Amino acid sequence: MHPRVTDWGLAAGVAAAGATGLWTLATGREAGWWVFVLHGAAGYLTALLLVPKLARVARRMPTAVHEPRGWAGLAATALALAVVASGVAWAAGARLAALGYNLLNWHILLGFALVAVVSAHMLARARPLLARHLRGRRQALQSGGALLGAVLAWPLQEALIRGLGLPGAARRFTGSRELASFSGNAFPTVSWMADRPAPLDQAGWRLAVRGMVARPLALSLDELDGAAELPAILDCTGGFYTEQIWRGTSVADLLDRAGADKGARWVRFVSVTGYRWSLPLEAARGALLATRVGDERLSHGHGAPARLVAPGERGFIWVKWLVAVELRADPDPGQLLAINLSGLDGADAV
Ligand code: HEM
Ligand SMILES: Nc1nc2c(c(=O)[nH]1)N[C@H]1C(S)=C(S)[C@@H](COP(=O)(O)O)O[C@H]1N2
Ligand SMILES: [Mo]
Repeated sequence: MHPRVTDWGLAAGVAAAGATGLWTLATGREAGWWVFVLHGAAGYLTALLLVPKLARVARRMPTAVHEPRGWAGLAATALALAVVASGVAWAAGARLAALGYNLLNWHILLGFALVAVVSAHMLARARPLLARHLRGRRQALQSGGALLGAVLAWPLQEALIRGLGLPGAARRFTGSRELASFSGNAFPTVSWMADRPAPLDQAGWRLAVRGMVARPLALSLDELDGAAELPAILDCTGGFYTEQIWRGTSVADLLDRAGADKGARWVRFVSVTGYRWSLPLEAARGALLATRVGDERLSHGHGAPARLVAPGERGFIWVKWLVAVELRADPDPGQLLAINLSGLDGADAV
């Protein structure tokens, strides 16, 4: 394979894997399974193209160690191998963890690092890919072969995982593994970044329903602790999922009581920590504010007094320690920043 074709192919593979990888984080409905398949194909394209790349640079490696530019190339190669290996090992069901992070956490972290290193490497060394580099039967066959291999690798991986009965066969289409379904508060508690508020005073707590509504509300825990039930899967991008029956008050019911204005299109769910997310009105109406999980009162770690249960959305959208539900005309452009920064000031921390 022409070196330029290999190098640009690798860049494209890493870019596609990085982009589809990011996309998987926001995909929680069964109908989005193909995003994960696309990610697998992009990842395997990267893996396959590493073969001609390594064959080409192998004899330069001993000297590369002595120059800084060589180090960048070596680091990119090592990272790419680690990212592919961790992705495939996680999918197969391996249970390795290091420094408190599981294989999927490492995969995502190193995946982003790889995108950064390859971008820097391309900026420093890339030379243009021209039509003549792609011309000829040999190039066409080899490029076509790499693409075909990438597309076939994921179904082959799945057939092997199932055929060999590996633990990965039981994972959800998101790659997440089941933990403590239908057993109350027993599933893990997680934060997206730094949120770790002190327990809220349940007697004095009020949930505000405000914004574009006819009748703003301030509800106590007793008023919110209703009989509405919703079975739903909490699926964390950290790699576990749990199915539970959640109980409380449906968001639709709440909005009907408050009376949404005509122009209201989005509902923003706000935590005591500043963590927040907004959903389109229709999706929000299908959600629940949970005060209970299974037969138990929601524990502090899981978001007491009340948390959002948003079926089909990834776990990070299920805002815990709610203090406000706000009707708005627009989504909240600051929410992506808010979930990454909330809790960092330590203001509410225990
Ligand atoms: C940029 C370089 C990356 C490469 C080369 C890569 C490659 C791979 C490969 C080969 C797999 C196993 C195949 C599969 O089951 O899909 C995989 C799995 C996975 N990757 Fe990546 N990945 C990269 C980045 C990322 C990023 C940035 C994320 C998330 C932000 C991510 C999320 C995932 C997830 C969730 C799985 C598990 C899917 C499953 O269990 O089926 N990856 N990756
Ligand atoms: N306020 C707040 N809500 C939050 C988070 C957070 O950090 N702060 N983490 C989210 C993430 S990433 C997940 S997966 C779920 C985890 O819920 P659990 O702790 O009940 O398992 O809560 C979500 N809600
Ligand atoms: Mo999460």
